Amino acid sequence: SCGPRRVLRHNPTSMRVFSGIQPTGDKHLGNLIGGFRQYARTQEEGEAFFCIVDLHSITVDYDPQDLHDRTLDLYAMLLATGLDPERSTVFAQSHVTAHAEAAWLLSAVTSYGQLGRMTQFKDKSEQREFVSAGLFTYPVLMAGDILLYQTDVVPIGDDQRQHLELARDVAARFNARFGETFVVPEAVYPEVGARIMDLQEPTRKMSTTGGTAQGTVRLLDEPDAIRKKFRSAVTDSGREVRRGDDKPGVSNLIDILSVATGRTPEAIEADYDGAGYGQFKADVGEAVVELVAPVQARYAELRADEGELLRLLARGAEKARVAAAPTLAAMYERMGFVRA
Ligand code: ATP
Ligand code: LTN
Repeated sequence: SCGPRRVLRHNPTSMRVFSGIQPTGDKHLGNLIGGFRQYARTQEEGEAFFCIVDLHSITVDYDPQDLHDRTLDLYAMLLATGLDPERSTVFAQSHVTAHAEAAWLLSAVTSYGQLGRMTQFKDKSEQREFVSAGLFTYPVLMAGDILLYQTDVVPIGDDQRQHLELARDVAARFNARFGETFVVPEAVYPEVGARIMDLQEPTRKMSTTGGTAQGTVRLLDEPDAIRKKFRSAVTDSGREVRRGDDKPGVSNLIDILSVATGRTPEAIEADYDGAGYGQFKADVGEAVVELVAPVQARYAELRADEGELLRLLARGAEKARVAAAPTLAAMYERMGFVRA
């Protein structure tokens, strides 16, 4: 075949993996379960790119010093949760100018109406007085992130479903209008834990930017804070430990325990048959403390050596620039720009 995979990649046979993570807000258990855990796994399956999407983080009100520090925090966290900077390309979006360029070029084939239907845009724009143009065009930048690398699979949590659909539409429209240029990417979601819910309000997703303080477990919370959050987690009426649409609180805790212990949700339901909520919640808290303890220890070590983090980030940027360049060049050419 002479599709984009063959022409615009150095190694056309391996699978390309790409995901992006925002350097805003403290990273939480939902990010670990729906995101980081999958990244570490998928990096073994192909040629993987993980991008700290700092350009996305300026679309809502933010503090420059905060963005700076959290970019390094997140890089250390990605390594602490299992990304290997030798094996994968881990980098900051703003270090590779192709991302900003691709976003502008792709805006020509992105539907204004579709952008307006993004639920994240609707939710976030409702919550604030000043709505930036970037909050609206955010998914175009995201489409560029993915398409620049001829990505086959995108490991993400359930909240990014609509954005991924848009990226696929943008790829297909560009290919139809200007010739086969992009691989149309597929999303992959974790089997259990694609949507971890807030422990206090289990009908909304766990989030440091939009959830409750007590219902959000931060990856850097002290063990006692974690235990306390689980002890006070909202459960549902009844006493049974089982999953169900009528039991969003308990279902969420079962998913969390399943991921933390590697046992199936069915086995957990059987274990706690007749046990009541008290012991169950205490056990989930303990399992999460154990899950994050090694991550916290590695993070502290990595974060202490800022010089090393910067050196590794520079290497990642170099590798990403090389990988993105052929696709960006093809975009310019096929769109009719003069290349002098
Ligand atoms: P937040 O809502 O806390 O601001 P986010 O979704 O904006 O988080 P990222 O840190 O970029 O920010 O997300 C990294 C990955 O974590 C994404 O793939 C996202 O889908 C996933 N993710 C975020 N929240 C959850 C959740 N509650 N459950 C499962 N996965 C999640
Ligand atoms: N929008 C995503 C972050 C993100 C992303 C990407 C994810 C930006 N670019 C490319 C996957 C692929 C979020 O808010 N979690």
